[in-house]
Amino acid sequence: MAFTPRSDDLLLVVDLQYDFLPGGRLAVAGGDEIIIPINRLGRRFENVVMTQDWHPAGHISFASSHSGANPFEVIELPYGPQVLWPDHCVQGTPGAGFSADIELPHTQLVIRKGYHEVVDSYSGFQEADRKTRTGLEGYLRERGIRRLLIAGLATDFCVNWTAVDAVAAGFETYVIEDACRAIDTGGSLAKAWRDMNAAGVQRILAGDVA
Ligand code: VGL
Ligand code: ZN
Repeated sequence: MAFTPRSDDLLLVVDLQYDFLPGGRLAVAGGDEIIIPINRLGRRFENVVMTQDWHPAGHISFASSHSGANPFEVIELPYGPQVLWPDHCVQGTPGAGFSADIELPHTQLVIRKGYHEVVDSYSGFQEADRKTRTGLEGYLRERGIRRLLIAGLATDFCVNWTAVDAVAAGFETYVIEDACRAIDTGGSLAKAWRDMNAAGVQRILAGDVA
């Protein structure tokens, strides 16, 4: 499928941060392989926004915040099931920083998320309570954006939730499949694609963007 970028398109780059890259605290296998393709894609888009996972120390999504719990266990929280993670993307730490290999100098906005201690936020649009908004939808609307292309980490968590919420917000939404990498815990990747397909998220490849 050939995709020709327009001025009402926006490339949304999700969580390309050191803690999600090889050597990081919640490393996603092959996460580093998508940086150069995303740099190349970025040059094709007038509009680029990045999300940044940005947790306070002691965040509720960290296994270390729950006595006796281990990373990748699932617990029940007031807003639903929560996968517990190794500590990651703690505000102001090097692991929360963007890879220095990213070359997207025309990025217009960075949306931080996950900064409330007792709620996680995979989605760039809203927190896991499904009520607290990040402001991204309002920004995109004010900018006249109609189509969103999403790339980054991780396919089965932040990319998935962001893409599903983007469709719900009325944007024509594409996930650039080969410009994402997954964590894949407990069948999460297969479930993510089921959820994205059911929501009407479209899948494209980086090579489709011409
Ligand atoms: C993410 C797990 C925890 C992601 C963020 O960026 O997909 N995954 N926090
Ligand atoms: Zn996180």
